[in-house]
Amino acid sequence: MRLDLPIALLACLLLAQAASVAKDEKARYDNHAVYKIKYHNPLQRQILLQLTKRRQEFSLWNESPSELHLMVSPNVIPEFEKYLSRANVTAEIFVANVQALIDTETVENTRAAESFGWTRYNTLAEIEAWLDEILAKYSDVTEEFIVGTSYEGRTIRGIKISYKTGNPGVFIESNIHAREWITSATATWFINELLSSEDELVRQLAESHDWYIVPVLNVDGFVYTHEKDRLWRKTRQPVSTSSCIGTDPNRNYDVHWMENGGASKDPCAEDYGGPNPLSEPEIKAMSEYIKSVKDKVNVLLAFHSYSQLLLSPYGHTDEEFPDNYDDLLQVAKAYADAVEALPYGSVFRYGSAASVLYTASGATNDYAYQQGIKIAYTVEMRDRGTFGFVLPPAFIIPNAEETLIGIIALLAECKKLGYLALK
Ligand code: 0X9
Ligand code: ZN
Repeated sequence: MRLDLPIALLACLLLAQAASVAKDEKARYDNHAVYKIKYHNPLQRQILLQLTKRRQEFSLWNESPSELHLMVSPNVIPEFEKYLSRANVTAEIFVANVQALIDTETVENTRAAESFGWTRYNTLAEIEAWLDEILAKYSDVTEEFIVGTSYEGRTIRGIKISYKTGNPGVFIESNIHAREWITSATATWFINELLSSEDELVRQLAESHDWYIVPVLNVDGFVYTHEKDRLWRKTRQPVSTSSCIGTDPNRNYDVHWMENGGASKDPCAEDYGGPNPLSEPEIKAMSEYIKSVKDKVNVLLAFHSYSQLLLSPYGHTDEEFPDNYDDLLQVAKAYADAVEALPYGSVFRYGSAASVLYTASGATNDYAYQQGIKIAYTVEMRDRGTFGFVLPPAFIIPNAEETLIGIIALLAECKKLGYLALK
């Protein structure tokens, strides 16, 4: 079996340039295909991951110890396929044309544009207008909190829902990664359920916890995904040493920052950790906000997509595990079992981020854990590699329903294990 890259491919590695979007244009992904590639050995993994440095042609969608999801631009597809077959790599295409998927999503978003809802993805302006309505309508049990201000000057808003004093606190952070639209769609649906559902179980869930929910943390990035590039992940703050823009906000918290290769030092990389911890105003603000409420918060969930996982600390190493790791596994299992028992049958795996996924340091849930919030997960929502980040709006409600059922089970298990006592 040959594992070397074709010479032409290798030579281009050095010439790689970051993709950029001209000022008035929207990024297009015509005939960009997304491959699901199964590794046969660690060397193959290493070689294939190298390709992601050629940013104009290859973009990493997802990665785990067993497989890689790689978006490939049409000009290199023939060469890439030749390489795959010569190296005997098992690969299948799961999205043949990313632009077609984006176009369908855009049509669905505009067709159902009459009002805010969960049959389409809403813009930041729509989410904020809805939030205002909700805050006014349920003013007796809700209050707004401000996390801070983004690089581009937007206010990062959150909603606190509290039906009575003395409840344990649950924090939900959502859309830290700009392109993960399913997360804010789910967070807003969840807020709506907490406030308006008449289901007994949901009423109990809503009223026996205090909720702190930030539907869109990476506000600048989110607006950019709607207006310029659907697949943008990072913040929008320029980097002084590079022409590339943005930092991976989920690598920027001051917790084992940049340790063990858990973030990239390359400003053009999708997982760039930033010039220093908390370099991103959004993360500095969030970090301070979490600190300010940590004594009232028992559980933190950071919503992400995709791959259906519940990831607990630690992200920076798979050689050490939190003191309460057995409990973290048991609580995650409760979520996964409850979701799997639904008619949708979605399967969730769980474990520490570094052991199940990859080393990723400086993430929200690791920071929360370090601050004493002992139940803290990254929740990777649907799907597992059918539509990836461009999950059609028809899946918003099914995804949100299973998230709700998962959270009910997760909190019941937390209670059983004594994690919901007042701190
Ligand atoms: O890489 C990430 O930041 C997350 N995956 S995503 O595809 N949504 O980008 C995983 C974060 C795992 N959690 C920790 N490292 N704590
Ligand atoms: Zn993410």
